[in-house]
Amino acid sequence: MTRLSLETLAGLPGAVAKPAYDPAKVSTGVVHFGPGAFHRAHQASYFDTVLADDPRWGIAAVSLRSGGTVEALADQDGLYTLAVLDREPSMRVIGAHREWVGPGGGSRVAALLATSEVRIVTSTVTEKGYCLAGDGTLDMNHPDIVADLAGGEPRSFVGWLVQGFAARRAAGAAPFMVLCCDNLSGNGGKLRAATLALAAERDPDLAKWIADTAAFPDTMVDSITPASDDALYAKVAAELGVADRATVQREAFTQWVIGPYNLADGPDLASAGATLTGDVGGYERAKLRILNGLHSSLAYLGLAMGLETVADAMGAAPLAGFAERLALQDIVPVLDPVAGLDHAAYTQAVLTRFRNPAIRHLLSQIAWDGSQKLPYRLLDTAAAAIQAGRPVDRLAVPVAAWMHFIARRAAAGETISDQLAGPLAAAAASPDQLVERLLAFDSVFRPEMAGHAGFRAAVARAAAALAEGRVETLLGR
Ligand code: CS2
Repeated sequence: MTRLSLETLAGLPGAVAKPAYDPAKVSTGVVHFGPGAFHRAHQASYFDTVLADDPRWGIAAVSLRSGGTVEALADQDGLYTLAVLDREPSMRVIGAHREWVGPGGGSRVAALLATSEVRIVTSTVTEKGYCLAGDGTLDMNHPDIVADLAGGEPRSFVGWLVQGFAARRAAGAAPFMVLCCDNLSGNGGKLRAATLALAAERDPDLAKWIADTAAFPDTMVDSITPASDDALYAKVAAELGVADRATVQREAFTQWVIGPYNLADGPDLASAGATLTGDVGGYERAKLRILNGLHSSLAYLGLAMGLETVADAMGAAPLAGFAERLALQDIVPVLDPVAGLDHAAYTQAVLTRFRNPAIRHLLSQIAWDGSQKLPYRLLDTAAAAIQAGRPVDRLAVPVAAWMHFIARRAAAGETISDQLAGPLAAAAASPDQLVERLLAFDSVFRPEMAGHAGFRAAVARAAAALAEGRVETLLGR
């Protein structure tokens, strides 16, 4: 089957939206690290809109660890289809990627970061891609950071930022702005601190220059984007009449909240639908604790019930009811108010998005990287509840379900997608000490939480019920 390309673009069906600009006339103004499905479905769609009026914001996609996406983009002149699967489905060809750099392309990345036309560096390298320790600071013992400190081509994303800034400073050029687009609380601030920490090891003056001149605004990113699968490839091929191996799928809802920054003559992201605000934190906490907190809860409890997708989990009334109570009675009450954001209404909107029948969002995908995700998705809420003297029984249930998930996968010898997979599987080897051993992971559970008797007991009770296959008894809470 013919592939999507600049050549086949004009011949696509009229119902398929095409770039409102000539991709060949676009220059690269953004370098993106980690061009996975979420990036292609989210940030790239905003820049694609900006390009209709301003051709300076093409994206160079950098993927130095895996070549699959870069090869697919290369075969399709950087084009791919954004399939919106929702009450009003649509297909749109995104043309924003004007360059793609795969494994072995380090020298090209160095050149791009040194180029003054590149004004913005964005990233979606997943929570673990920033080499942060449990307290959110740069982990100087992380193998990639140790390698970066030894010199040579950077291994870590933070290492590439430091190298790029050093080249800019040496050339007397302005720094690029950095937009972290991963689910991390205070993501811009954490990435800035990590970059300064690594730069200071290399050259304290460079660190000072970055601190004084470069912007790392916090962002909140949101759009439910399941992994691309064969059903999607077939659907897009049927609708477009050409094959597209880089296509992505998402819901209609998309949100990008960006903190204050000062980039003279930058891209008009607000005109593309982004929200620029001084209170990213409020939006971010609502999203990470309500949406992502419920996602992880549905993932571990749904998998324990033998369910497969988020929509399935929402179709199981006891589980959907549990999720709603968890949000309204445990998460929302310990969230600070945010001007213009009604947390209860936001919760209902999130639950409606989860029920979207057109999206097959696998619980097993959400279950990845629990040791990275639980702290900001569930444990920050539990810590706030403990501080406020509120009960933690319901909050303890998804935490125990994560432990149960680890124990079951370890016992079955199945892969645990987590950077702590080895130690987690070892800790889960003795079921009678499961809770004890997993609570001892101080990169996941802060000491005051692991040491809190009420929390420990609540997790142990829920874990016992799960081990006995009594998940339904937990959902009535
Ligand atoms: C999901 C997120 O896989 C997961 O962990 O919870 O990818 C979620 O779909 C997005 O954050 C929604 O914006």
